[in-house]
Amino acid sequence: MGARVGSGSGAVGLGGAAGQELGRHRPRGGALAGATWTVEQVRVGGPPLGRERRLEHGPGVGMAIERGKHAPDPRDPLRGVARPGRAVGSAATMGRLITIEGIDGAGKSTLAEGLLPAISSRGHDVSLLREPGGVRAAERVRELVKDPGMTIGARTEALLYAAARAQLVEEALEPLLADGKWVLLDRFVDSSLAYQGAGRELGVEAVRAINEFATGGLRADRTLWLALPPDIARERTGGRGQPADRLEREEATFFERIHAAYDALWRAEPERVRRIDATGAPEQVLTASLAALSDLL
Ligand code: ATM
Repeated sequence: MGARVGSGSGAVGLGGAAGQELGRHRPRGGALAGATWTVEQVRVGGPPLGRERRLEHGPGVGMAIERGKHAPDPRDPLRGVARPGRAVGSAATMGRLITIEGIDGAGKSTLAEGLLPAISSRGHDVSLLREPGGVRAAERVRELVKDPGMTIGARTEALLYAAARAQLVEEALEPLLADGKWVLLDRFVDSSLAYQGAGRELGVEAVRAINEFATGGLRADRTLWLALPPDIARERTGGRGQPADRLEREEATFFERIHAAYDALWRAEPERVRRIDATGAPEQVLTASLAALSDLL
């Protein structure tokens, strides 16, 4: 067994063969993809330069790089000072963040259970985490936001999800990814964009902005959207025989807006977001999901 993050927090870890080779990193995405530098440490996934709090609390000593910003900025009060940053592995051992999205009843948990051993068997050390949750403080937020007896306004709700996410990123995601681990995450920022941005009608861009702040810009390497018409999802969750939580009590139009938002997110970013037909059997969903991850595996 590999890493277990946030004990008592719903995290599951499976061991793999991910070693770590410090000193070489191939940044992902955009203009920097494909290039190789010899540096001590750089950030993974987020904006190339360290965030302020990392300058105080980040582990280790390193440097951050960004094309066109390699030379020390004479106005930078910290120039010449070693900057704590994130240790990362080589391209071969770099961590990956895979998120699973969809409305309740789409089969996220079943898919995650199937993906875990499949990813692990390919030699990756993979942990399963969920949102909201995954670490203690975020699990407490989860109890709060799901409680049907709680009065929570739309903005409060968006901020609570973002707060839980910020803690998960700092306490679990960043350390795991920096250590070359894979993380399978049941919901991430797209959930907030769909549920709070569209479902609650706060606006996708407004919700995106608070989440940029919460995550420091951390992005999923791949997102599996389990696409299921809301009426089928409702039939499935109704059959579970469990009392509906605060969000599940919402009316059909709420979930239709969420479904439409996921669809728009997929169309806007088809490379990252992969649409998986969730109407089929679990084995079909797993096969389609593995195909959607094949270039990363
Ligand atoms: P799960 O039931 O999938 O674990 O998610 C918890 C609920 O929180 C889920 N409710 N329903 N229906 C979706 C909702 N949620 C949001 O509204 N925004 C978010 O950012 C996240 C992560 C979850």
